[in-house]
Amino acid sequence: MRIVLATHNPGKVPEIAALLGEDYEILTAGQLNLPEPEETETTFAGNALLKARHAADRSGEVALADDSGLSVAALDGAPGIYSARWAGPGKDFAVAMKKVEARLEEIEAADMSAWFTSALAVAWPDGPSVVVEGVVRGRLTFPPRGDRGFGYDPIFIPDEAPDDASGLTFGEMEPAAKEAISHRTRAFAKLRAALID
Ligand code: ITT
Repeated sequence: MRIVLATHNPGKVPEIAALLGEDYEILTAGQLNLPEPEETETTFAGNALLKARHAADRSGEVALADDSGLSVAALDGAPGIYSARWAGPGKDFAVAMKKVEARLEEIEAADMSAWFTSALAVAWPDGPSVVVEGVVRGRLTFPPRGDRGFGYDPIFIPDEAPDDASGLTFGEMEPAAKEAISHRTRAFAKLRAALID
């Protein structure tokens, strides 16, 4: 089956491709020259639906979108849906991670707890759509550690991890260790249950 991945974020593509497995022929929004829609909704689910619908209507194919982000408890859930925007037009996540650290220093935060959310939406052209969410909880560490993954991975230590990855940031883990527990994997399990099982 063919599916359009409605993302312009190259970090998400291998993670979603691994979750889909080999039964799917993946086309990316970039390969199809689909424009990047403005994320005007106020929730992860709303923005995931908006991106999936936008890609399905323009491509005529089934589309899968991910809207995700890092929420920090001491910052009242920020950056949340603004996680990509905190990196600025240059999409520089070293800058975004520094911004998180600076905000926490400003308020002398003691609580480093944080969570990632992934909303996954599937939309059919001229048809229905479905959206689900997955969450992984953990804590932040500074300075950033590791150069795997993408985005905020180098400052996030999940609460639960496979034994050999315990205490590592997502940026330090093997991709398979992140995949075992990630917000995206948890959302995908719900999607599979909703659509296939
Ligand atoms: P698309 O909308 O084109 O998919 P985007 O990067 O703009 O790309 P989002 O609006 O969903 O996507 O922004 C999510 C941001 O949250 C993303 O850019 C990362 O910085 C961060 N993020 C999401 N999932 C993450 C993960 O697994 N690891 C690290 N950072 C993540």
